[in-house]
Amino acid sequence: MSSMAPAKTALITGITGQDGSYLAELLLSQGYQVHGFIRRASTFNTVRIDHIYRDPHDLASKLHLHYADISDGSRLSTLIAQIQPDEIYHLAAQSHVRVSFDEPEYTGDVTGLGTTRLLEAIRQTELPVRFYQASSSEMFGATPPPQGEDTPFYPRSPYAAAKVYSYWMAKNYREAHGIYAVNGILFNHESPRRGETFVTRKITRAVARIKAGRQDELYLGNLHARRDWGYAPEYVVAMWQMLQQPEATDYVVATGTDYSVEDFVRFAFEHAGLEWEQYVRTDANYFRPTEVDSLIGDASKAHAQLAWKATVLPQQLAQIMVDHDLAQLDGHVVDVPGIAPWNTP
Ligand code: NDP
Ligand code: GDR
Repeated sequence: MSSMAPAKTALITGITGQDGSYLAELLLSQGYQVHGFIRRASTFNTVRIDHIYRDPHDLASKLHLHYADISDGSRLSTLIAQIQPDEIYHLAAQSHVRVSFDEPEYTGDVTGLGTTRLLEAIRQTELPVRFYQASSSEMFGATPPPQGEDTPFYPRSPYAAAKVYSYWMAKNYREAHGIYAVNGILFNHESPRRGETFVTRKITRAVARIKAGRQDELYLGNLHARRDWGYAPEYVVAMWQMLQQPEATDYVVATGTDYSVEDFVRFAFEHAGLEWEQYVRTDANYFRPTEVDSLIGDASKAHAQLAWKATVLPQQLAQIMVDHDLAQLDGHVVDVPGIAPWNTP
């Protein structure tokens, strides 16, 4: 952004999550005023953004947090009218696939209907907002790889069904109301800030704890599922790029690599000098009623139109995460910084 251009205002729902925290760093580094919605909890839930938070009395502060639950439509409308954002990044969701089988209705409300509440608030305020919808490779579900923008959806969980609904609502508001709404169809992306119950972080934390003698076993579910794992700080750059294009269109973001959960286990244990077979057990409770067997993304449109390409591939990703979790256990780091925001090809 040129130093002469007026600062833009962005709103991030889900700012306390993995992606929201990296995206907030990226936008702040570009001079944006960044507003984030957080939800009230009985414990602190801002650990991923504490390092960029400033006291609101500091007039130089560019990060502004507001309590807002995505299930509360009137609150969303009030805040959007107040903040008047140029860009909205809608990342908030009940994002755990396995949990969505336990809480299908809640997942539909938050991960599905929440998107409609935001789109309606935009339509009603008539602001020229650019809207990013966090769509997911889970929407492809049972459709075999490689999966690109034109691949048909076949959701295999309540989470994926809710994301398919949100995808179509974003597309419909683009076509029906002329709103600049973009679906970023992102394949799995991970980092040292990944939630502890997603498989990669569960593995790398366990590796660190086993290495430190604090854990003897790691229980996992299906080791044969195949995923396309990338590095979250690179993926938030693609989100931002999607909202800077002349026209709104949807993009797949992925590395194009193909590894199994077992491969990721091996990468992580080997990096710590451990033999995974000695520690990993399976627990039938962690299998899903319907599984997504294989996701491998075709990101050629993002390469061609955004000049975006993943540089961190799964083996290096496992190493970054294991190194972080080992250091965290030693008390040496609280977090690793995101990549330099302009590290794009
Ligand atoms: P996280 O689970 O780390 O973060 C989810 C965020 O949503 C958190 O800030 C959480 O708040 C917030 N949230 C959840 N429920 C509500 C609610 N009812 N009201 C307000 N906020 C809520 O997800 P990620 O950062 O990994 O993912 C970001 C988005 O991208 C999600 O929509 C996810 O489904 C989607 N996605 C993720 C991919 C990935 O591989 N990471 C791939 C494709 C899509 P709190 O901190 O309080 O829990
Ligand atoms: P996913 O991620 O379902 O792809 O959704 P997750 O890491 O939960 O699972 C990946 C694969 O690993 C298998 N698996 C296990 N998963 C978990 N969580 N715990 C286990 O113990 C375990 N053992 C094996 C799973 O069965 C699955 O096949 C993530 C989320 O971030 C979504 O929000 C996002 O949309 C998609 O990625 C793209």
